[in-house]
This record gives sequence, structure tokens and C-alpha cells, in this order.
Amino acid sequence: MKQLQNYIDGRFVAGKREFPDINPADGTTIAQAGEADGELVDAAVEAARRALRGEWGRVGVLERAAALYRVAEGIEKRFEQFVAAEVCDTGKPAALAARLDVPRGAANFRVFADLIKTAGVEAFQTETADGREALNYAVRKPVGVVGIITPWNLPLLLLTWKTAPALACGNAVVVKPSEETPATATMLAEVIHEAGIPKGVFNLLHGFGPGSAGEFLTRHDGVNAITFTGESKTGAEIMKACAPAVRPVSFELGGKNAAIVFADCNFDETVNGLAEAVFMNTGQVCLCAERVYVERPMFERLVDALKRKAEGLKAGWPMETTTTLGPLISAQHREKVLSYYKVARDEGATVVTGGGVPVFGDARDHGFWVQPTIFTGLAEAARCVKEEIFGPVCHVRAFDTEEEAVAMANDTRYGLAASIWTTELNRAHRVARQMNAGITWVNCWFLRDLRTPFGGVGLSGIGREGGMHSLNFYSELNNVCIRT
Ligand code: NAD
Ligand code: 6OH
Repeated sequence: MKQLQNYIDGRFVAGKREFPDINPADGTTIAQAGEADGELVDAAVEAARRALRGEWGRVGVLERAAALYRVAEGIEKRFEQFVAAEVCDTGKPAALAARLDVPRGAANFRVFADLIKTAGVEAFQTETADGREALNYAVRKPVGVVGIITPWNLPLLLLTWKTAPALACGNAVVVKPSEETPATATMLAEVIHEAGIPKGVFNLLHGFGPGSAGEFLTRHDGVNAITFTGESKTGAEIMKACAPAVRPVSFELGGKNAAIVFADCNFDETVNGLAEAVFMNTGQVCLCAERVYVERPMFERLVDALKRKAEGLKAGWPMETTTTLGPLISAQHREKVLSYYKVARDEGATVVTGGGVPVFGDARDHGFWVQPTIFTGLAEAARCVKEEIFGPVCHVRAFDTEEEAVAMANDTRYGLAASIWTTELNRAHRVARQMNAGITWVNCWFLRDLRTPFGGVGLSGIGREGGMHSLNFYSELNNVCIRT
């Protein structure tokens, strides 16, 4: 059986205990990963600190950017292997991994290499009361050792989204991918090794959260900042762990995202876009729309079209090209999603389609599949309208006025991403500006320009990453003020 090891100080290191890496399509164990204990976490952080004091601490921006380019190329050289590993770990359709996860893994390195080369700093000429002047300019320095903790839904995409800018800014990193998806992180360590990045600059720890590598990393005195993507309640725990040392955090957390569909929308494009927004990656994207609000005259037609989309998804073996829907990540996550399917029925929902578990009559019956599901008829206060489910499911509700739609969309403790579907330009601008969210898409969803601010409000996170926002989190600015 394949062994997935930690990567510390330029060497692959086994863990003292192993845990299984399971393929969610059929429940089989595909590899064993070595869990990092406290000692290995110490070793990784110490290696990172040494790297900062050594060669990496003296490497200039151009050389760092060149190293990031080599990593991007290394990912592309092993493109098919990355796709296969991501597919085995997550069960997502290979077509999706090949279109989204793996290309973004490479793009993240290129974008931040380009950005760090072109990023300027602030400068101000200051007039002083005595008629003289001062010149202020900011110097960008690495934060130090950055701890990076990521989830299982877009494993390579999210790990590289944080690793690339952290390295671009000259930091050393200790990364802890999700215990559900250790494979592509291990391959990334191999690519980074081959790219000739000095030892200790990138360290990889496998393991869990509480009482394991994740928690140890967040509590470690040698770590200068933590960047985390995952559940809001995990974010709260990490904040507590970081509080005593006032370690800065950047959080991209959960969502309960709304889509607002106006009757003047381009119907076909909207239905296609919504089908992606609700069902992509089996609904396991933090940006997925779990609440769809439709202007009343279009309600029946849209529910019917979305139902046909859901029923047209092909839950197949992930490597088959015709497959468009994968399983959920784990048995435990399926239990959670199915418990919400039950709660919705108990709360009085109408089940438009789905609501259960598909039966295949083959090994997929040992995997963690659920049917794509659409509910209507729930009150806005219902748990399934308020809580993040993170599955292929949405609730659709009719609205009568723009004000009502905006109020319902904003009535959430989360605030990550909204989407608005309309052909009326003024309305698009007016409604977009009112969204209480970090990201608002109009007539599209998950259309990404990596230079834009990315993050959420409320329970959806703290801070923004993307473009200069990432560079600012992963660096410290030292303002130099010179009397002239
Ligand atoms: P999770 O919070 O359970 O786990 C994420 C990571 O944190 C894993 O690596 C886990 O081992 C680690 N972890 C767990 N407890 C920890 C602790 N106490 N200390 C340190 N590390 C700990 O999240 P998940 O189930 O892997 O991912 C799904 C969630 O992530 C959803 O809520 C989803 O909305 C969110 N998400 C958000 C974004 C975003 O950009 N906003 C992106 C992807 C996923
Ligand atoms: C969450 O599941 C998706 C996050 C996406 C990004 O962080 C990104 O940069 O596109």
C-alpha cells in the first residue's frame, strides 16, 4: 500500500502512527498517511525557522519568483498524476479536477510570482510644520513562519492558494492539509523538492485537527501567522489557540450563499450557472449557492429546469469522462448531509427531487454518495435555510420585490458569496452593492481573477486573500520615515 509521508527539512519522514486515505467513490483504502506528532511538528517549525535564517532569507524577489515558476511547471509536468491523485482522494469527476483544481494549482504559483515582481510599496512625501519635508516609504518583509491549514474540498487549489503567496513574500511555511486528502499535498512536496527550493522552506505535516498536527501547529510559539480555510467553528478554535501569542490569522470559512434570480434573466444561462453553483463538486465548495431566491413569475419554470439539471447529473465512476457528479468526501460527511435532508422534511419541505442515497448495484454502494436534492416550501427560519449543509442541495423560494430578495439574501450570519441573475444593468449594480458578502457575482459564479479580493464577512471569515491582499497578509510592512 502507498505510504504518504511528511516532508520536513527537505526530507520525507514517516509518522509514528498511520491513518487511512479513503477513496470516497467506493470506500476503499488507497494509501496510508503518517500522522505527525508533536515532535515532528516541532521539527518542521524549527526547520522553517532555520531556513529563514539561511539561504532563503537572502534570496531576492526575482529568484523567488523563478522558483515559483519552476513549481508551476513541475505541477504541469505531472498534470495527469495530480488529477488522478485528487480524484482518488475526493471522488470528484476527473474532468473537474482537470479543468479546475490542477490548473489552479499551477496558476496560483504563476500569479503570485508575477505579482511579487511587480508589487510596489506605498510612499508619501510629508510636509512638516517647520516647512521641511519627510519621505515615508514602506519596506516589505516576510512575516516569518506561516502555518497553513486547509480543507478537503479543493485540496491542491486551496493549499497552493496560500502557499504560493507565502513563499513569494519570502516566508517559510508549514502546511497541514486535510486528513481526508493527503495525496496531492505530498506530490506538491515532491515538486517543490525537485524545484530546488531550499530545505526547510516548505514543510508538510499530515494529521488531524484537535490533539494532532493541526492544533499543535496553531499553538506553536515558532509560528508567526496562521492562514486557514475550513469550517467557521474550526476557525473559532484556531483563533483561541492563536490568541495568547496574538498570532495574526487569515480565515476563509463557511458560507450559506444566496443566488437571486430576477424574471428578466437570460433563462438558459441562469439555469446552467445555477446548476454549477448548486451542484459543482457535489456542492462541496464554500461558494456554492444553497439558497436560491426566484422572482415569482419565473419560480415554477426555474424550479422545473433546475430539477431537470439535477436529474441529468451523472453519478459515475470519477475517472469516466461522462461523469458529472461525484460522492461526498466521507461517511461522516454523508451522515451530516443526510441528517439535513431529514431535518428539511421534518421542517415541512417539499422534496422537488432527490433526498436520498442512490443505489448502483456495484462497488459504489460502499462509497459516500447522495442524490442531488432540491427543496422548496421551507420557512426562512428553517435550519436548512440557515445552516451550511455543504452538499448537492439547495432550497428555492419565490420573492415578489427586489427589497424582499435583498433582505432574505442578507439574513444570514455568513457572508461569503452571492450571485445575481438579471439582464437589467442598473438593477445588477444596485443589488450587488447591497449584498452583505465578500464576493458578488452577476450572471456568473466562481469566475475568478486571482488578483481580486477573496474572503467573507461575518461567520465566513476574517480578512481577504487574493492579489495584493495576499501579499499584505504574508508580509510585514516596515514604514521608514526620513526627515529630508
Ligand atoms: P474543517 O474545519 O473541519 O477542517 C479544515 C482543516 O482544519 C483540516 O485540515 C483539519 O484537520 C483542520 N482542523 C480541524 N480542527 C482543527 C483545530 N482545532 N486546530 C487546527 N486545525 C484543525 O473543514 P473541512 O470539513 O475540511 O472543510 C469544509 C468546510 O470548509 C466548510 O465549512 C466550507 O465552507 C469551508 N471552506 C471554506 C472556504 C472558503 O474559502 N471560505 C473554502 C473551502 C472550504
Ligand atoms: C471554497 O471552497 C473555494 C475557495 C476558492 C478559492 O479560494 C479561490 O481562490 O478560488
